[in-house]
Amino acid sequence: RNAVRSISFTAFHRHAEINAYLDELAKAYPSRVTVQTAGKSYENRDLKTITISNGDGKSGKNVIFLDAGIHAREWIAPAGALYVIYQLVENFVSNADLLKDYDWVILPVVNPDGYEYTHTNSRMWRKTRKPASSSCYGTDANRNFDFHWGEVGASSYSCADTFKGTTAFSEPETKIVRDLLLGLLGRGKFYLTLHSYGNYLLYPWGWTSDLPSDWRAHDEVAQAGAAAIMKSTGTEYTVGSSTNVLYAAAGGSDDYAFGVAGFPVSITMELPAGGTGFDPTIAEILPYVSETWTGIRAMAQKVIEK
Ligand code: ING
Ligand code: ZN
Repeated sequence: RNAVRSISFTAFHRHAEINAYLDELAKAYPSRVTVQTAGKSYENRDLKTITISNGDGKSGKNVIFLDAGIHAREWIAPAGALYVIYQLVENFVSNADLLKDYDWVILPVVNPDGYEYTHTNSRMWRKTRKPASSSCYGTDANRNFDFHWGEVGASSYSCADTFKGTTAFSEPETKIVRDLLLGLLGRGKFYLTLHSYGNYLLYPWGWTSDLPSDWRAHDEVAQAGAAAIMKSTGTEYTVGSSTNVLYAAAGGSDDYAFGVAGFPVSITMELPAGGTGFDPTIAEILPYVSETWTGIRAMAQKVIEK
């Protein structure tokens, strides 16, 4: 089949266009691609996952789970997820090694209400869009997961950018990620979440400066990603636990994937800055997402070879 290519890497696409691309892939490649609506955002947008396999018909394979767009303004992150989808589906032959024993499940926009709001109203919005109190909107989805929830690096003030939420999993969007992760129990081998910015490969814990006992497994995977990127473009990524190399923050999706959902490797990737930080130029999108893919590919290979 011809390449579908209803998506480009010369624009930051709206949520509806992203969902349309997923649906188009499912139609064009029915033996390798499944698109499911995992649930709806507060404002009723479909959170669609794309499951990519090699079409060999084997079920119950191990899974690499990738998400992006937990934070609304980090536009390069959903673009990075789309590039991964594009590579695994439309450049399948070159990436067959990544799909032999693993399926990939990708949720390119966790927080579509916030994402759309940054396109229509306020470019620097970070949170979800559900009312958080009588005066303020939105919860920081990356402080809303139920693992040491609210203990550190999260705000109880509903107007703050790092508001932890009224309860853990107060947001429909974080509940959806929770249920997807728990649904992969035993099969989920690598959780990767794309954010921006700053060029970091972060692993647990975010809630404490202690390292998990098997931090070396995370470090090995992250270092493989950083080394591959360094080799291809010379871009330097900082590797370490999020508390130790960035800051402490509880309630993040990576801590939950590792600490509760049993993913043995769980990493937050902070893509490069552009413009003032969150707004790479159109010309920067393709170089950034292809460099990101180089790192993701290397990390996936490291996970798979284990
Ligand atoms: N950074 C992450 C944040 O949620 C992070 C960093 C990840 C902290 C995981 C703790 C745990 O603040 C961005 N840019 O969102
Ligand atoms: Zn973020």
